[in-house]
Amino acid sequence: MPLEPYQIAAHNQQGEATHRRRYEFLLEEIGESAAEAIVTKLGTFQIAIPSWALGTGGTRFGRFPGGGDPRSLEEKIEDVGLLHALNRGSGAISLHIPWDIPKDVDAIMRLAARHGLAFDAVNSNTFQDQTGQALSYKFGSLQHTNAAVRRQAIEHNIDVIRHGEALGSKSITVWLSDGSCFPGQLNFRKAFQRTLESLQEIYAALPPDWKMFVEYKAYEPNFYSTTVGDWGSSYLYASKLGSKAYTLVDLGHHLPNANIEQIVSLLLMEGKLGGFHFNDSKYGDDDLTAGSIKPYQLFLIFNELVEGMDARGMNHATDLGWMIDASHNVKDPLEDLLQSVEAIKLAYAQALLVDHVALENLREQNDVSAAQELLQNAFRTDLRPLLAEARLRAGAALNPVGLFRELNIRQKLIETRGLKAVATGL
Ligand SMILES: [Mn+2]
Repeated sequence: MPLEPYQIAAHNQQGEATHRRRYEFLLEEIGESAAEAIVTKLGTFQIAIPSWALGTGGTRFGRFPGGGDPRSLEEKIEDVGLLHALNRGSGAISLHIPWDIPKDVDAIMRLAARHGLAFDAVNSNTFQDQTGQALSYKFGSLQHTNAAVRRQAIEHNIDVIRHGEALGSKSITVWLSDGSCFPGQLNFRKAFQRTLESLQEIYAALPPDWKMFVEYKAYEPNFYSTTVGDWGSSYLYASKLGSKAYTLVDLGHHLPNANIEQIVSLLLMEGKLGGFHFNDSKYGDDDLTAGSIKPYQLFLIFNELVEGMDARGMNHATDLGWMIDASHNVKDPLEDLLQSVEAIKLAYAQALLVDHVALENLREQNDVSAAQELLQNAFRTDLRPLLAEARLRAGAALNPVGLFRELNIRQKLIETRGLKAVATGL
């Protein structure tokens, strides 16, 4: 459903006076030059939308579709295009193969270009068996005891790279559910070695300007061991593979209370942080909206990201892969994704507000209270007017969720696609 520029203009006109007042108030607090610098950076910061999160998500207990889910890759691209038109912050889509294999690559690329979208990391899938698949991944894929299963999984990953190449993608994310459910089931060292050798074959098929992201996860669907279970094992694989391999941090893939900001800081220091999957969680891999449960943690993570990237002279917008990986059972998926992008950008803006030179001085003096105050002051400053200003300047909506509702977009999608439309995804 294309959004017309006049619809955004009318919406913005309505909200502009209020926005202007809030923005001026904030300028008095943080100063014009700080505000300008943050608004400019927000303007270039894009977060990729996963193709598998555009439909209603579910749990293993059930699924409650809200209707109007995208029925094809074309409709998924249209949905991301709609998000991007609303917020100008979602200018990329991350595809899952085999769910999203384009039938006509040129047509798909033209459609994406029309919406101003790039193709972010492509994702392989060896965590489930596909119809017609010769061998099963029940006992793992790249780690499997049977070389023929490993071969099939390697070939699939190489196939994913080829699909990505055709679309202009520059990275592949490999997430393995490989592991074991019971003590005694698996030889940990053999599983590691087999996985490493399989990854080496996939790595060898990478184009020169590509990256491989090795994603880790503490548990689920395997409940005793995961072969890429934590940042340490991911770092081991990435180090052994070579300079194009990186660790990917998915916020929901840690044991409870893990200090993710410290993990991020050390991976960045080693030049081995490749990208992010944003979501939030209360208990496990809950895949909730970014920033909905632990916004302070999200800010602390961004604080390390900004400081660590600046220390290495990295480009915030392009040198790491920024992606959402979430799923939605009770919310409109498009509203949920708009909320996630907003929360991620807000945490980024708050981190940009931190005076890292002053913070470092306080740390050197062991002034614990003042260091804490400095961080919390940034976190507690309401920077939402900066996000709105960046959207206004980019021609996006002052209030993306508000406009989505004003225009009754979900109802229109249901009228076009039907109430029982089903999207491939999680
Ligand atoms: Mn993930």
